Amino acid sequence: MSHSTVQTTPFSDQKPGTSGLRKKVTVFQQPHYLANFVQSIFNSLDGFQGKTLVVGGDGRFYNQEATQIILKMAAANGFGCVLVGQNGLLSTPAASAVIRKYSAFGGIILSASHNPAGPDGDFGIKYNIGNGGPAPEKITDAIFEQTKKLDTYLITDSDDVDLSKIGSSQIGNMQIEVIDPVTDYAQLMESLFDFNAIQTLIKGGFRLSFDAMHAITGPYAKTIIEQRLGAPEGSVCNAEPLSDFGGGHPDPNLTYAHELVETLYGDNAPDFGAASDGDGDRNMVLGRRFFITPSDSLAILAANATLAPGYKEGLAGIARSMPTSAAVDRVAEKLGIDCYETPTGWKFFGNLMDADKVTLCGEESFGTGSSHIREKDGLWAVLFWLNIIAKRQLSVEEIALDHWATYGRNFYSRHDYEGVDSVSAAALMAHIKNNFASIKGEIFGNYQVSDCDDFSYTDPIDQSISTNQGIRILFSDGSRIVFRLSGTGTEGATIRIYLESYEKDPSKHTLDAQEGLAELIQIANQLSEIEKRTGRSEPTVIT
Ligand code: G16
Repeated sequence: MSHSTVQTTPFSDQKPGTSGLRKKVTVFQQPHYLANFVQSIFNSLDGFQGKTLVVGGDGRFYNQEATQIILKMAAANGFGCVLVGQNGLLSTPAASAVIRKYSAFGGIILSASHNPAGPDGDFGIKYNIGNGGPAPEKITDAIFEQTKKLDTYLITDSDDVDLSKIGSSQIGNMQIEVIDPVTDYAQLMESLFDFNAIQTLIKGGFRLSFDAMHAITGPYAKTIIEQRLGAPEGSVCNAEPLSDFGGGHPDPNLTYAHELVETLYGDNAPDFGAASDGDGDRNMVLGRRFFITPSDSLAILAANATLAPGYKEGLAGIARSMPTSAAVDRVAEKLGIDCYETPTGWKFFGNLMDADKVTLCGEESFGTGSSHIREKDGLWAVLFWLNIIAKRQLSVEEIALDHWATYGRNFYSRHDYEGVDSVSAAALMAHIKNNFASIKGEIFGNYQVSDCDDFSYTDPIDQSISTNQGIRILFSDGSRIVFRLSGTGTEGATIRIYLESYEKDPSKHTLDAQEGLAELIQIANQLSEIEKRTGRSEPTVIT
């Protein structure tokens, strides 16, 4: 099979963000744009000749076209085999599972996660390494360096591959295996959780609603929750993946998953509700009229982990991203295990898991996961919760209240200001940093600032250093305000303000988080001058 060496010129905007390269579809559709990035990935890797690559995506608009380009480029660059999900589909956690199960060299995942899809929406691409996890910064930096100097890429002159049928084919010397996207993942879930206990729970009348938000988890949830666990048909809603996600915004939070929230807060609400995101790695868990913050979810899963067969031996350790609440730290302390604080981005957990330092990881951004793969995993978290409920025979609310009674409650909220002018956002961050010296020691109402810094992290395994990972204002009672600019948006800047305070008194545990955090919210707004600097009087999203 012949291949072409195509002349190209570099694009200046291909720096990977928190999770790969995310841009508008129209940007990716520019001639050579995707191919340049793919070739830059390949150029930054060594030793993949004859090896296996996994390819799949969340099914959003441009997924199919991009998959065909990647297959032809993988063949021209010398990969021996590509495992690709049927119709180019693989959820992010399933891709991670497949990379690990088949000892692939790495994988390319096509997704812009929860960002809207369709011809005017977003597209994304990221590279995962052989452990199944997102490429660490040294690789993403190397990819970026390649993008800046790339002048040619390789692609075979072949027809498109039929991705609709499971089976084998060839492009030149490269084998292509079109695989069922669900099978390997479903088997892995069955090995971790007590499916019999969950089946019995559901048979006993426990009702649940899973909102796949017209994104990738539909087929996974139908197979696992309805077919294997026996939930009645319709328990999984919006189950058909659509290339524009039905015009929605598949971000499982209280704002964008409002349909599910209305169901769980409505009359005759089910016992349990959950949603996942565009590519299946995020999750939101709800009880009847009860919201579990992702930070609490991580803490509760950690405290109850041994109830699930996959974790019955206990946890090696736990990791959370810096802005995630310290609720899980209290669980780790009680269990006598280490708790690591990393920068935002799942890629920072990989080294810790590979070194067996941690079993569970989590982020406030609706991400929880474990060392079963190297990505966060939406459906896994849902099954973990169902396993715990089945074993403890308590409602979601009862489990949370019991947890807070034992450990105290970390009130937590994140305020996002999306689509802010990038220059104003950078100036806001600089303003807070410039005031560090005067803020330190200052008293704001009931709070005194004990310290402030810009978080940096030294990886305990490879000693790599990541700086400028978020501004922390730390108060003497352990409360915190964190300011960060998102690394995943595609339009302007998103300012994230993370707020946390600790409450030991159970009589105050049922307070609404916004009420519990009211004073800190006001301090955050004052310190950042957010309204004056952005013209916004309210956040776009509160979680
Ligand atoms: C990605 C990363 C997560 C990160 C989240 C938010 O999630 O994988 O680790 O917490 O973005 O990042 P940021 O605050 O920089 O926007 P996903 O689900 O979008 O892939």
